[in-house]
Amino acid sequence: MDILMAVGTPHASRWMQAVQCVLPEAHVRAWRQGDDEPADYALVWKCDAAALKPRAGLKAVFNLGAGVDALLAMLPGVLVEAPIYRLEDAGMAQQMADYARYGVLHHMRRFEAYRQQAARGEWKALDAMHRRDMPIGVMGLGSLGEHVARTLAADGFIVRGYSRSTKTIDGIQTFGSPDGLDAFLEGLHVLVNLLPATADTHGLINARTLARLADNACVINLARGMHVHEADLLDALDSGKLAFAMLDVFTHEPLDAAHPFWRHPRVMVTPHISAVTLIDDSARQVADKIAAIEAGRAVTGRVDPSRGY
Ligand code: OXD
Repeated sequence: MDILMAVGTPHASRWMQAVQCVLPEAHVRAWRQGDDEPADYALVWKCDAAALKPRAGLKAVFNLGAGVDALLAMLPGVLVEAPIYRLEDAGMAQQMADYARYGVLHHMRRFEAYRQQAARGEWKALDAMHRRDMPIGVMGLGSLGEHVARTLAADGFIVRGYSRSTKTIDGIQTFGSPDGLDAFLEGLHVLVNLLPATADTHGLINARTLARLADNACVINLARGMHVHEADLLDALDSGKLAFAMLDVFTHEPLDAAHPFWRHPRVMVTPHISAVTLIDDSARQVADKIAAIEAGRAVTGRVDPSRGY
């Protein structure tokens, strides 16, 4: 079996080793410019579009990250014909849930305000917030979003979920796009974004949608920078509508050194680390999916390019 690896990050050789380890019989090669030789499977992440050209024998392409937006953006030029699969969870869901839970607790226990008070040497107890008074909304209920929503609900929070078509999840009030958006947002104290990046979700977090949240709300963005209208978010922070934003993803990454998010007193910036891809777990998942394809069994996680995820 021929496996083509096209990984445009410094972890390329770690990926090669991990894939060779879980598929010891396979011939694993790194893609190089001009390589249009046959391959059974292509494993790609942040790759050159030329690696995605149709090639003889290709049975599937695996995207080695959570979001498929960058891969799908390259497709119109290259028209890869094989089915595309995304990573499903592979250790990312728990990391996302940890990040979201940290942000929610940071907000609920008013740690940002206490940090600022401490910097001034000010000893003052602020009013406490309680779970029952602070509904949380999770936008995007794919495998990561659903896990985050379930984790927060299991922590005793009142959780709402929003997705393209209305899902049923025990203990979570769910809403479908687009008609349910306003009811979903109404009075939320925390908005956690885990939407896929599509034309429909572009700029969805904007002045209009932020206005529906409770006053002093918090936004946690774990999905893509393109979901957020940055100027509207800054206005909402400056006007006090938002008390806090915890942002892991940005329209342009790395975030420009002069960007106001860096120094905003109510923004916490992290460098796209909310869920780091676990290479060994992910390689194992890809190997299991390859085994299923080879055996003619059904495989989950197939990307629908027309939906954008
Ligand atoms: C992503 C990832 O898709 O880091 O953002 O996996």
